[in-house]
Amino acid sequence: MESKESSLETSTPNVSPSTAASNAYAIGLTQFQGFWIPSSRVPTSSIISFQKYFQALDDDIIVASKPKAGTTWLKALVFTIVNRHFYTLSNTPLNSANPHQLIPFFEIKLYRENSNPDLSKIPSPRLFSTHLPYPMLADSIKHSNYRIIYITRNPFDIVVSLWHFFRFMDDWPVEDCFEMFCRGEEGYGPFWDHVLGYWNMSLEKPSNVFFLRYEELKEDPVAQTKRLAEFLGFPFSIEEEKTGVVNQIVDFCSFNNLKDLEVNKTGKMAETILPNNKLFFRSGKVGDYVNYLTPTAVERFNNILEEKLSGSGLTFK
Ligand code: PAP
Repeated sequence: MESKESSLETSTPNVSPSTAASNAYAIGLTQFQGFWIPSSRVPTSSIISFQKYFQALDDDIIVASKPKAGTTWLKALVFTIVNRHFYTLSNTPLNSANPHQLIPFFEIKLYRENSNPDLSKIPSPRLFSTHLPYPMLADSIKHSNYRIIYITRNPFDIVVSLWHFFRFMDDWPVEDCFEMFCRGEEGYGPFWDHVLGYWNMSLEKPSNVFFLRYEELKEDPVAQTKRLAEFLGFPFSIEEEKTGVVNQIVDFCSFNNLKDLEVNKTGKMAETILPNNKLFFRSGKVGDYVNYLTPTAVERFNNILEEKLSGSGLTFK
């Protein structure tokens, strides 16, 4: 497997290393198929294997996002909605596993550990996730009746969340993280290309791609959870709504509840370099960026975004 992966990698022409700032996060970035991949943690060979070998099924569900957009939260919601007839909230595996362990990443977990994993025994509907941009998804997904839920977030909160997250490796300045974002030179970036890929697909194929904002989910989690369940093909019955099932799921998946579960306080996922799962639960707020980024910096990135998103109909508050 090792030699196959490296030969795949070396035969790929469009790979070049980052010239970005010299912090631990930036050092591992590689330009690959038009995006910046954190290749020290996500070898490009695992992406190639995913693209080559993954066989989508029509009822597959894929959670897609850029890092720090609300992936962990969305995974908890999706897992709970889809499995609510198998598990109660007191015996759901989410009580003892981090959401990332229950909805594995293609590129970070499945195809990194094995270039062609056997996914045929996973019960239907299979739940997967990815940080990869839409153009990098396996063709078999695009040719299936796929369901993708894409979550995004205002990029300023993403910058701040990302900066905090990687401080366990390196106490780098928040300005460095922000500069990388402005250049588009950050993990799975540029931000605008990532978000536009899924945004455009959600307009073109609304029954296949559900586009969700972290801020919308924060503002009205009950309404968004109902929309999500409808899209996934697991709508709540009138009886469930009446008996408060939606509210219970929302409360269970809330920041305050998940962060206090032992697995998320002291647990650690063996397959990651992260010191603990606590890192996935920092403050869970909207607009925290005002405490870290200057108004001038915000205006500068807003100008870049306006230009990059112009004509798309996509806006961020
Ligand atoms: P990942 O890409 O590494 O998985 P992701 O889950 O997308 O990270 O984003 C983490 C952010 O979501 C953190 O934001 P913050 O740094 O601004 O606090 C984290 O706190 C937040 N988060 C995690 N779980 C929840 C939740 N249940 N509700 C709201 N926000 C959450």
